[in-house]
Amino acid sequence: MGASQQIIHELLAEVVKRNPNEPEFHQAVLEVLESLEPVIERHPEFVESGVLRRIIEPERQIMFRVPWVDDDGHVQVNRGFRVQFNSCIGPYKGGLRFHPSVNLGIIKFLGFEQIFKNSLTGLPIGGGKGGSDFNPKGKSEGEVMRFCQSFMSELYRHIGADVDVPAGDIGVGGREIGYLYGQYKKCTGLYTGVLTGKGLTFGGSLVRTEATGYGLVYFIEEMLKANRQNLANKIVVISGSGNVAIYAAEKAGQLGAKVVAMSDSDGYIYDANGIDLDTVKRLKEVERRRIRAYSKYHPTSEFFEGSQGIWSVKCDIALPCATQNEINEESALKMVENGVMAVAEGANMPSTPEAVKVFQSNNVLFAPAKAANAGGVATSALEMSQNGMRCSWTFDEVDSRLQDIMKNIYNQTSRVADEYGCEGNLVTGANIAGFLKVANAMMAQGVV
Ligand code: NDP
Ligand code: 2IT
Repeated sequence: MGASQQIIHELLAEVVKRNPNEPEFHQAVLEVLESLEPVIERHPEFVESGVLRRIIEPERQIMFRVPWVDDDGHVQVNRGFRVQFNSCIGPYKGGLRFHPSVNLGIIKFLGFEQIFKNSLTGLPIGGGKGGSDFNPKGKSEGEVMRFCQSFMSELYRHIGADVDVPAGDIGVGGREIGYLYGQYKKCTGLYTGVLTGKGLTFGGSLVRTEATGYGLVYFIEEMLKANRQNLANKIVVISGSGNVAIYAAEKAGQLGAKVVAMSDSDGYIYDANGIDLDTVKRLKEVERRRIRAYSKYHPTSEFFEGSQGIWSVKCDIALPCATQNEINEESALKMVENGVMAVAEGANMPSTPEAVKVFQSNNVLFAPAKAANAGGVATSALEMSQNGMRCSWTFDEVDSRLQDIMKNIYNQTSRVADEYGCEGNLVTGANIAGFLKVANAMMAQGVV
C-alpha cells in the first residue's frame, strides 16, 4: 500500500469507527477519499494541515424534537436534523428532506456531498443539509402546515441569510418552503432570503423550480457534445416523478429526446410513444397522486409494480432522479446489456459504487450527481443574489446563467480529470475539482 493509500485507509477507518451505523455517510466519504489519492500525492500540505481530517467532520450537527398535532387531535413527534458541514467558502447551503427513511447518517451523506457540489458551482456557498423523518404522504394540508411550523420553531435559531440557507429536497417543494418561510418570518420578524425555492411573489427566483432537471440535461448535452453526440431522438428513462424528474423530462423533450418511462416508489409507467408530461405534472404537482394513475388516462401506456423494474427498460440515456442507491450492480449490468450509452445522476448518490464501476468499465458516459445535479443549488445561489440586491431577473437571464454554470462545471470536471491522469472519469474530476477550492480556502483560514 502506498503512503497516500495508507492515509486514506486510516481516515476511512476513523470515519467508520466514529460514525457507526451510517452506511450512506461512509459510502459518500469513501468515494471522495478514493478520488483524492493523486491529490494527496501532489499536495502533502492538505494532510499536514489536517484539512482532510477536518473536512470529514461536520462543523455542527443539530437534532431536535418536532412535536405537532394531527387532524385526529393526536400528538405526533418527529425528529428534525440540520447538519452544518462546511462554511469555508460561504454560508451553509443545502436542502431539507422530509421522508420516513431520514436519519442522521443520510443527512450527513447529503451534507458532505453538498460541500463539493456547491464548490463546483463557482458560487460562494458552503455545504449543509437537513430534514426530518416526517412522512408527507397521506397528510392533510393542515397537518403539513403544522408540521412545517413546528419544524421551523426550532430551526430558525440556527439559520439565517448569511448563516445557513435551506431549500427543498425529497418531500419538500414550494408548498413546504412557503410554510417554513412564513414561520421563520413570524419567529424572527425578519424578511430575508433565508430559504430558497420561495414562491415568486415573496422573493423566489424564476427557473428555481426547473433548475435541477434543466441543469441535468444541460450537463448531459455538454457531455454528449464532447463525445460528438446529441440528445436528438435518444430514448430516455427517468426514475422518480418528482421535481427533478419532471423538469429533466421537460428539457430532454424540448431537445428532441423521447422519455419512455418514469416512476415513483410504487412502480413505473412505460409508453413507447413517449410519456405525456402534462399528465404527470397534473397527477404529481397538482393532485398529489400516484404514478399508477397515469395509465388510466393513456391506454397505450402500462404500469408495472415495483420501482426497480424501470432499469430493465431499454434506453440510450438513463437519468436516475429518485433517491440514493436506486441503481445496484445487477441493474447496471442489465442497462449495459440493453445498450445504454449515458447515465447522468439527477438524484444524490443514486448509483451504488458497484454500479458506477459497471458503467465506467463498459465505457458508458457517466455524469456523477455532484456535477450533474448542481443546477438546483446553483440557481438557489442566484435566488440569494437577487434577494440581496432586492431585484428579480427574467426567466431568460436566470436560465442563461444556469446554462453557463452547467457548461463550466462540465468543462472544469473533465479538465481536472485529465490533469490528474483520469481522462473521461468525471467522478474523480468532480471530486477533485470540488475539493481543491474548499481545501485551499480551509488552508488560508487556518485551523478553525
Ligand atoms: P421529490 O420529492 O419531488 O420527488 C422524489 C421522487 O423520487 C418521487 O417520485 C418519489 O416517489 C421518488 N422516491 C423518493 N424516495 C424513494 C424511494 N426510497 N424509493 C423509490 N422512489 C423514491 O424530490 P426531488 O425530485 O426534489 O428529489 C429527487 C432526488 O434529487 C433526490 O435524491 C434529491 O436529493 C435530489 N436532488 C434534488 C434537488 C432539488 O432541487 N430538488 C437538487 C439536487 C438533487 P414517491 O412519491 O413514491 O416517494
Ligand atoms: O441536493 C441538492 O442540491 C438540493 N436538494 C438543492 C439544495 C439547494 O439549496 O437548493
